[in-house]
Amino acid sequence: MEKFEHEYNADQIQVLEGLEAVRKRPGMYIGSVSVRGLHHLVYEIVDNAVDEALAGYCTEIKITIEKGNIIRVEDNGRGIPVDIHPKTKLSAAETVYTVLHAGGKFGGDSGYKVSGGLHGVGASVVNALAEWTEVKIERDGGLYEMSFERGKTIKPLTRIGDSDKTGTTVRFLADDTIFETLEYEYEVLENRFREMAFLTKGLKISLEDEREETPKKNEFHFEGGLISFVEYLNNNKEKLHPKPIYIEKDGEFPVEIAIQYTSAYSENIYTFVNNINTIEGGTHLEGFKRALTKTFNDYAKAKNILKDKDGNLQGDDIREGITAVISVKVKEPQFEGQTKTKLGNSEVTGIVQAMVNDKLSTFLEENPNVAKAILEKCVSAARAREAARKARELVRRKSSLESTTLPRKTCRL
Ligand code: 28F
Repeated sequence: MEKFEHEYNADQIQVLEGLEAVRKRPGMYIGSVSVRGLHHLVYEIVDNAVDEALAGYCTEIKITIEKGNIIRVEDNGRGIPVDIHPKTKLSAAETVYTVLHAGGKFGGDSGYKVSGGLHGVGASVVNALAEWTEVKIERDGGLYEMSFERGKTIKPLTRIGDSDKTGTTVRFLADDTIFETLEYEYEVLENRFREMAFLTKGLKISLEDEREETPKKNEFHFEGGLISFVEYLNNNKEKLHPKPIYIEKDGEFPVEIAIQYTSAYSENIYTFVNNINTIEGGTHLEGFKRALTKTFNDYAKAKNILKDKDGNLQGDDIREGITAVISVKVKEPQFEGQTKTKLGNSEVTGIVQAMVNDKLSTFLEENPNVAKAILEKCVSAARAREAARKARELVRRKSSLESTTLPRKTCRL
């Protein structure tokens, strides 16, 4: 009877099958194996560190692109738990990195799983798609390490020394038999981490590129959160009011909104769910738009800025020149749309609508000069729209009159 190399128990077989499924169809888990999919690997690992920040235990995340396109991500959170799970005989750390979808550490109702563009497939997918992955954990006075190759455990979690710090460090090299390229694009990562820092007020995120002789480094740290985000977006535009309007609500569906009008004619509203940029909008945007229109019309009527004979201000009039960032946290987000970046949860519409109606109307009452500056712009937008409508009507009426009367000279046969 030949000696089996290695006895696999049921759980280990399930792990191997899971990782095999990921390696067979990586696009199912990270969208593509192009450079976009490569960047998703980094976002997945960073998202776990951001979750630790959202939970209140991590204040700094460092991302380094080392020579050879090796990625290193370090956080100063609690460190992934190292205790052995009685059922799986695996540590939580090894579970997070080998069991698909096990990383949902906040899957329950104890917090919000921030998830990357592909909505939090977790660290185990990164592990499966990496030639090798190395995890260092500092917690409970010890320094622990584990490593994998293409998702397979090479070095189980081992205590290798002492440490008086806490945190998690992950290094990995993406598998070049899977990805079209291993070449990370610094600017793409820089933009995403700047956005994450705006969305996670107070969190320090740094990105360093050691691939060239002269390393590149950027650090993002915004105590102002969404207010800083709107100020950044309105950087060299003429503002209609000095400080962005900021309204927020805690509770089961936390909502944060920052608004600042400029003299531009464009409408720039950016919406996020669990830090995912919902470029296709959705129910949070719908609720915001409805409440914005109602609140400004009610205020204009109450202050007699709009006479009863004037029609209501339209949504477009009110959104001309607006820059706004809406960030909501939803435990079980439903994503719809072509690229799964449209929020579908219907309950969110009413939640955002009620919160904006309540808090924006209070803000306008308490800041009449800001209200006046914005409404002057809305009213002039409405007048311009009305004038354009009348002009169009005139042209149409004129051209239809001309076409019904005979030309002065009959056409020569
Ligand atoms: C560089 C990437 O992944 N940081 C992480 C934590 C902290 C905890 C945790 C992570 C699985 C199911 C619990 C610690 N102490 N950085 C990271 N930091 N995961 S990932 O828990 C995951 C376990 O539930 C943590 C107490 N609770 C949670």
